[in-house]
Amino acid sequence: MPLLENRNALVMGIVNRWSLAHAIAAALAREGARLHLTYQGERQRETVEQIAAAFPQARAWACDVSNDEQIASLFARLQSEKVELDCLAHSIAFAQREDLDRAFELTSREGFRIALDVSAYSFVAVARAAAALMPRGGSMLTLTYLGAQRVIRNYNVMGVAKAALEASVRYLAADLGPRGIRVNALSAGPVKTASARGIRDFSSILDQVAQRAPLRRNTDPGEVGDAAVFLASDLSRGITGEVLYVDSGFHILGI
Ligand code: IMJ
Repeated sequence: MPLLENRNALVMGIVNRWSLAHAIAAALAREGARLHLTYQGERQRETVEQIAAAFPQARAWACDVSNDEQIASLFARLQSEKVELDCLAHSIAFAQREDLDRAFELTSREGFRIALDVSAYSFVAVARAAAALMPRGGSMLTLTYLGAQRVIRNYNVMGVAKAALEASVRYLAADLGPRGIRVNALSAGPVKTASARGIRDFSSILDQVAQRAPLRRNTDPGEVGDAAVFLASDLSRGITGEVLYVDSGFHILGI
Protein backbone atom coordinates (compact mmCIF):
# COMPACT_ATOMS: atom_id res chain seq x y z
CA MET A 1 0.00 0.00 0.00
CA PRO A 2 1.36 3.43 -0.86
CA LEU A 3 2.40 5.40 2.23
CA LEU A 4 0.69 8.68 1.31
CA GLU A 5 -2.54 7.64 -0.41
CA ASN A 6 -5.18 10.41 -0.37
CA ARG A 7 -2.78 12.85 1.29
CA ASN A 8 -2.34 16.43 0.11
CA ALA A 9 1.19 17.80 0.08
CA LEU A 10 2.27 21.41 -0.43
CA VAL A 11 5.83 21.55 -1.77
CA MET A 12 7.53 24.95 -1.87
CA GLY A 13 10.87 25.71 -3.51
CA ILE A 14 11.05 23.97 -6.88
CA VAL A 15 13.24 26.02 -9.23
CA ASN A 16 13.92 23.27 -11.79
CA ARG A 17 14.13 19.48 -12.18
CA TRP A 18 17.33 19.33 -10.15
CA SER A 19 15.87 21.07 -7.09
CA LEU A 20 15.74 18.99 -3.89
CA ALA A 21 12.11 20.15 -3.69
CA HIS A 22 11.53 18.38 -7.02
CA ALA A 23 13.03 15.12 -5.68
CA ILE A 24 10.79 15.47 -2.61
CA ALA A 25 7.70 16.12 -4.76
CA ALA A 26 8.47 13.10 -6.96
CA ALA A 27 8.92 10.80 -3.95
CA LEU A 28 5.70 12.05 -2.27
CA ALA A 29 3.79 11.58 -5.55
CA ARG A 30 5.19 8.06 -5.97
CA GLU A 31 3.65 7.22 -2.59
CA GLY A 32 0.28 8.50 -3.71
CA ALA A 33 0.28 12.11 -2.47
CA ARG A 34 -1.63 14.79 -4.38
CA LEU A 35 0.80 17.65 -5.00
CA HIS A 36 0.42 21.40 -4.70
CA LEU A 37 3.63 23.04 -5.92
CA THR A 38 4.52 26.70 -5.41
CA TYR A 39 6.85 28.84 -7.48
CA GLN A 40 8.40 32.18 -6.55
CA GLY A 41 7.72 34.41 -9.52
CA GLU A 42 6.97 34.65 -13.21
CA ARG A 43 10.45 33.34 -14.06
CA GLN A 44 9.68 29.96 -12.47
CA ARG A 45 6.01 29.80 -13.43
CA GLU A 46 6.36 27.86 -16.67
CA THR A 47 8.95 25.44 -15.30
CA VAL A 48 6.84 24.56 -12.28
CA GLU A 49 3.63 24.33 -14.33
CA GLN A 50 5.39 21.86 -16.65
CA ILE A 51 6.68 19.87 -13.67
CA ALA A 52 3.18 19.81 -12.16
CA ALA A 53 1.78 18.52 -15.45
CA ALA A 54 4.07 15.48 -15.16
CA PHE A 55 2.39 14.35 -11.90
CA PRO A 56 -1.19 13.12 -11.65
CA GLN A 57 -3.49 15.80 -10.17
CA ALA A 58 -0.63 18.16 -9.29
CA ARG A 59 -1.28 21.89 -9.31
CA ALA A 60 1.05 24.91 -9.40
CA TRP A 61 0.52 28.08 -7.37
CA ALA A 62 2.43 31.37 -7.14
CA CYS A 63 3.91 32.30 -3.77
CA ASP A 64 6.87 34.53 -2.96
CA VAL A 65 7.46 33.74 0.73
CA SER A 66 9.08 37.13 1.40
CA ASN A 67 5.64 38.67 0.83
CA ASP A 68 2.94 38.25 3.53
CA GLU A 69 0.12 39.09 1.10
CA GLN A 70 1.23 36.31 -1.27
CA ILE A 71 1.34 33.79 1.59
CA ALA A 72 -2.13 34.89 2.72
CA SER A 73 -3.53 34.71 -0.82
CA LEU A 74 -2.05 31.23 -1.48
CA PHE A 75 -3.65 29.78 1.65
CA ALA A 76 -6.93 31.66 1.06
CA ARG A 77 -7.13 30.09 -2.41
CA LEU A 78 -6.28 26.62 -1.06
CA GLN A 79 -8.98 27.07 1.59
CA SER A 80 -11.56 28.31 -0.94
CA GLU A 81 -10.90 25.10 -2.92
CA LYS A 82 -11.41 23.11 0.28
CA VAL A 83 -7.89 21.69 0.25
CA GLU A 84 -6.97 20.09 3.57
CA LEU A 85 -3.22 19.62 3.86
CA ASP A 86 -1.41 16.62 5.35
CA CYS A 87 2.13 17.61 4.47
CA LEU A 88 4.16 20.78 3.97
CA ALA A 89 7.67 20.62 2.49
CA HIS A 90 9.65 23.89 2.57
CA SER A 91 12.86 23.99 0.54
CA ILE A 92 13.61 27.70 0.26
CA ALA A 93 16.72 29.73 1.08
CA PHE A 94 18.36 32.91 -0.10
CA ALA A 95 21.31 35.05 0.85
CA GLN A 96 22.85 37.86 -1.15
CA ARG A 97 25.62 36.60 -3.39
CA GLU A 98 28.19 38.94 -1.82
CA ASP A 99 27.50 37.44 1.61
CA LEU A 100 28.50 33.95 0.37
CA ASP A 101 31.67 35.23 -1.18
CA ARG A 102 33.69 36.99 1.51
CA ALA A 103 34.31 36.87 5.27
CA PHE A 104 31.20 36.40 7.45
CA GLU A 105 32.30 39.35 9.59
CA LEU A 106 31.51 41.65 6.66
CA THR A 107 27.80 40.70 6.58
CA SER A 108 25.65 43.84 6.44
CA ARG A 109 22.50 44.42 8.51
CA GLU A 110 20.45 44.18 5.31
CA GLY A 111 22.22 41.00 4.12
CA PHE A 112 21.63 39.39 7.51
CA ARG A 113 17.97 40.45 7.48
CA ILE A 114 17.32 39.10 3.97
CA ALA A 115 18.97 35.71 4.66
CA LEU A 116 17.04 35.17 7.90
CA ASP A 117 13.77 36.48 6.46
CA VAL A 118 13.73 34.29 3.35
CA SER A 119 15.48 31.22 4.77
CA ALA A 120 14.11 30.99 8.34
CA TYR A 121 11.14 33.30 8.98
CA SER A 122 9.41 32.11 5.80
CA PHE A 123 9.05 28.66 7.36
CA VAL A 124 7.40 30.12 10.48
CA ALA A 125 4.95 32.17 8.40
CA VAL A 126 4.06 29.29 6.09
CA ALA A 127 3.82 26.76 8.95
CA ARG A 128 1.28 28.97 10.76
CA ALA A 129 -0.87 29.30 7.64
CA ALA A 130 -0.53 25.60 6.73
CA ALA A 131 -1.48 24.48 10.25
CA ALA A 132 -4.87 26.15 9.78
CA LEU A 133 -5.48 23.79 6.82
CA MET A 134 -4.45 20.65 8.76
CA PRO A 135 -7.57 19.66 10.74
CA ARG A 136 -6.47 15.98 10.69
CA GLY A 137 -2.96 16.86 11.92
CA GLY A 138 -0.01 16.61 9.59
CA SER A 139 3.71 16.70 8.97
CA MET A 140 5.86 19.70 8.10
CA LEU A 141 9.44 19.56 6.98
CA THR A 142 12.13 21.96 5.89
CA LEU A 143 15.60 21.60 4.41
CA THR A 144 18.68 22.54 6.39
CA TYR A 145 22.44 22.09 6.10
CA LEU A 146 25.39 21.18 8.34
CA GLY A 147 26.55 24.80 8.07
CA ALA A 148 23.95 25.54 10.78
CA GLN A 149 26.05 23.55 13.27
CA ARG A 150 29.63 23.89 12.03
CA VAL A 151 31.62 26.53 10.21
CA ILE A 152 31.63 25.68 6.51
CA ARG A 153 33.65 27.93 4.26
CA ASN A 154 31.57 30.60 2.48
CA TYR A 155 28.27 29.37 3.96
CA ASN A 156 28.46 32.36 6.30
CA VAL A 157 25.13 34.10 6.96
CA MET A 158 23.29 31.07 5.52
CA GLY A 159 24.71 29.04 8.43
CA VAL A 160 23.25 31.57 10.87
CA ALA A 161 19.92 31.46 9.00
CA LYS A 162 19.85 27.64 9.06
CA ALA A 163 20.63 27.69 12.81
CA ALA A 164 17.57 29.94 13.25
CA LEU A 165 15.58 27.59 11.01
CA GLU A 166 16.55 24.51 13.07
CA ALA A 167 15.60 26.30 16.31
CA SER A 168 12.32 27.36 14.65
CA VAL A 169 11.63 23.67 13.88
CA ARG A 170 11.85 22.90 17.62
CA TYR A 171 9.65 25.81 18.72
CA LEU A 172 7.06 25.06 15.99
CA ALA A 173 7.10 21.37 16.96
CA ALA A 174 6.30 22.37 20.56
CA ASP A 175 3.47 24.73 19.48
CA LEU A 176 1.87 22.46 16.87
CA GLY A 177 2.36 19.05 18.53
CA PRO A 178 -0.86 19.33 20.57
CA ARG A 179 -2.74 19.75 17.25
CA GLY A 180 -1.22 16.51 15.90
CA ILE A 181 1.20 18.35 13.63
CA ARG A 182 4.83 17.22 13.56
CA VAL A 183 7.67 19.51 12.45
CA ASN A 184 11.10 18.25 11.39
CA ALA A 185 14.08 19.14 9.20
CA LEU A 186 16.15 17.16 6.74
CA SER A 187 19.83 18.07 6.67
CA ALA A 188 21.03 17.07 3.21
CA GLY A 189 24.65 16.65 2.19
CA PRO A 190 25.87 18.95 -0.61
CA VAL A 191 24.07 18.43 -3.93
CA LYS A 192 24.78 20.31 -7.15
CA THR A 193 21.49 22.22 -7.54
CA ALA A 194 20.69 25.76 -8.68
CA SER A 195 21.46 26.80 -5.07
CA ALA A 196 25.04 25.60 -5.45
CA ARG A 197 25.63 27.34 -8.77
CA GLY A 198 28.55 29.70 -8.66
CA ILE A 199 29.54 28.74 -5.10
CA ARG A 200 33.30 28.83 -5.00
CA ASP A 201 35.03 25.40 -4.68
CA PHE A 202 31.69 23.56 -4.68
CA SER A 203 33.07 20.69 -6.74
CA SER A 204 35.95 20.26 -4.31
CA ILE A 205 33.47 20.18 -1.40
CA LEU A 206 31.56 17.41 -3.21
CA ASP A 207 34.81 15.49 -3.77
CA GLN A 208 35.91 15.80 -0.14
CA VAL A 209 32.55 14.57 1.13
CA ALA A 210 32.61 11.61 -1.26
CA GLN A 211 36.14 10.70 -0.13
CA ARG A 212 35.57 11.03 3.64
CA ALA A 213 31.88 10.35 4.42
CA PRO A 214 31.20 6.93 6.00
CA LEU A 215 29.25 5.83 2.88
CA ARG A 216 32.05 7.20 0.61
CA ARG A 217 29.67 8.91 -1.78
CA ASN A 218 27.66 12.09 -2.19
CA THR A 219 23.99 12.53 -1.41
CA ASP A 220 21.57 11.58 -4.16
CA PRO A 221 18.43 13.76 -4.39
CA GLY A 222 16.34 10.57 -4.34
CA GLU A 223 17.67 9.81 -0.86
CA VAL A 224 16.36 13.18 0.33
CA GLY A 225 12.99 12.43 -1.32
CA ASP A 226 12.73 9.04 0.39
CA ALA A 227 13.58 10.55 3.80
CA ALA A 228 10.87 13.16 3.15
CA VAL A 229 8.39 10.31 2.53
CA PHE A 230 9.38 8.85 5.90
CA LEU A 231 8.90 12.17 7.71
CA ALA A 232 5.62 12.87 5.88
CA SER A 233 4.20 9.41 6.55
CA ASP A 234 2.89 7.68 9.66
CA LEU A 235 6.13 5.67 9.80
CA SER A 236 7.60 8.70 11.63
CA ARG A 237 4.52 9.34 13.81
CA GLY A 238 6.63 9.44 17.00
CA ILE A 239 9.19 11.93 15.67
CA THR A 240 8.93 15.71 15.94
CA GLY A 241 11.34 18.62 16.42
CA GLU A 242 14.13 16.52 14.91
CA VAL A 243 16.90 17.20 12.38
CA LEU A 244 17.47 14.08 10.28
CA TYR A 245 20.79 13.97 8.39
CA VAL A 246 20.72 12.55 4.87
CA ASP A 247 24.40 13.07 4.14
CA SER A 248 26.17 9.68 3.79
CA GLY A 249 27.03 10.07 7.50
CA PHE A 250 29.39 13.01 6.91
CA HIS A 251 28.17 14.96 9.96
CA ILE A 252 29.47 12.34 12.45
CA LEU A 253 33.08 12.96 11.51
CA GLY A 254 35.58 14.93 13.60
CA ILE A 255 38.92 15.63 11.98
C1 IMJ B 1 26.10 27.61 -0.35
C2 IMJ B 1 27.08 28.57 -0.13
C3 IMJ B 1 28.34 28.25 0.34
C4 IMJ B 1 28.67 26.94 0.59
C5 IMJ B 1 27.70 25.97 0.35
C6 IMJ B 1 26.41 26.30 -0.13
N1 IMJ B 1 27.74 24.62 0.50
C7 IMJ B 1 26.53 24.08 0.17
C8 IMJ B 1 25.67 25.09 -0.26
C9 IMJ B 1 28.90 23.88 0.94
C10 IMJ B 1 26.19 22.63 0.25
C11 IMJ B 1 24.24 24.96 -0.75
N2 IMJ B 1 23.30 25.16 0.38
C12 IMJ B 1 23.23 24.12 1.39
C13 IMJ B 1 22.48 26.28 0.50
O1 IMJ B 1 21.75 26.36 1.47
C14 IMJ B 1 22.51 27.34 -0.51
C15 IMJ B 1 21.87 28.51 -0.29
C16 IMJ B 1 21.98 29.68 -1.15
C17 IMJ B 1 22.62 29.69 -2.37
C18 IMJ B 1 22.68 30.88 -3.11
C19 IMJ B 1 23.40 30.96 -4.42
C20 IMJ B 1 22.99 32.13 -5.25
C21 IMJ B 1 22.59 33.35 -4.48
N3 IMJ B 1 22.13 33.22 -3.21
C22 IMJ B 1 22.08 32.03 -2.57
N4 IMJ B 1 21.47 31.98 -1.36
C23 IMJ B 1 21.40 30.83 -0.68
O2 IMJ B 1 22.66 34.46 -5.01
